Amino acid sequence: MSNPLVSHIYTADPSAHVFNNKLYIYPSHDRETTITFNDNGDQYDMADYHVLSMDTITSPVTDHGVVLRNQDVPWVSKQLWAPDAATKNGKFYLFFPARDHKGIFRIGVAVSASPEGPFAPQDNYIQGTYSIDPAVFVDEEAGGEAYLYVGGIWGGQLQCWVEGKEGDEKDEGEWVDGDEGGVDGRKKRLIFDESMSGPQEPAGEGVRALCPRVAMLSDDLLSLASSVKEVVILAPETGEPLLADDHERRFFEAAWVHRYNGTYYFSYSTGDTHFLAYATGDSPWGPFTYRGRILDPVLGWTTHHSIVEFQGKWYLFYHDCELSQGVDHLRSVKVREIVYDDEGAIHLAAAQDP
Ligand code: FUB
Repeated sequence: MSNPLVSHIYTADPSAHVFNNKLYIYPSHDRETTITFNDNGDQYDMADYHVLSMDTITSPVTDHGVVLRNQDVPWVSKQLWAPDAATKNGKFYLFFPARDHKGIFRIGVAVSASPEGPFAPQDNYIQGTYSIDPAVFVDEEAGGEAYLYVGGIWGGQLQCWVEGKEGDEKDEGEWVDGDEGGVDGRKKRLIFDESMSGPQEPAGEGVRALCPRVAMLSDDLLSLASSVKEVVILAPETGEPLLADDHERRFFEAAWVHRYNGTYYFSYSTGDTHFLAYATGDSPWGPFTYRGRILDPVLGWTTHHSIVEFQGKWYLFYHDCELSQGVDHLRSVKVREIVYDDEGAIHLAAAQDP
């Protein structure tokens, strides 16, 4: 195994899955740009996706080349950000966030007969989706239902979706349903407020953090099969939702869900405090209770990961900017083994070489 996994291209936001007994990695494909760094993430101006694969964790990494380009997707204007993949009924699905022609991030899906792609995109984004960082969890041990998790604040625009007021057009906007443990238990119609773009988020004493979102996917994985709900992360010391000012623990972006020993693990990036953190719960809908950190800040602003079991061991795939010597938007995917203790807490394995 070499870290980074590949150095001929920049790769980030790795979503790792085992398909057909092989490890596949679906990363963002970072590229050089003249766009100057800003807190809206404009410099993350990616235009296509590659797929990587490995036969074992120490095998050479195969780059299967370009599997989807932004010009092939009718609804996309720019910024192919962190993708994920899933399989069902013998087909393979690439889920990806991008800006539509109004500049609003949505979640799209593309389909292939092979985990290696190429992927054929649907003409439109998945209706009802918004924000970034799709993560699809197929609950194989409990009936095979598929859940789509999304969300990211600041550049990911989650804070831009605010509750519609009386007089707003009733047929516009998207929805979030608080009826399954959501923060205030109400179904709300959300409208996109452009003025909330950039580094803004809820703040103040007692104000609750923004929640990532989850919905069940249809059997063909092409549409939502439930309302969109809030994924609530609870503070263990209060049993109440995390607060917005709790930047060391609140959700920022990069949702990932896996199951270990019957427990659901929701892991994520804390954004401006640069931790990979996790919370656990009894249901894929949540709520999840904050447990701790998986990874301390890496070189570079963003941190983003996936967790997968492969050939009897568990691995954390993540990225950093060592190869680019600290250029935030030129990242490279790496891997570390992780282990669980008797309480199910996650630790990086002591030895770096798996
Ligand atoms: O790669 C672009 C964005 O950076 C991702 O969507 C975020 O999770 C962060 O890694």
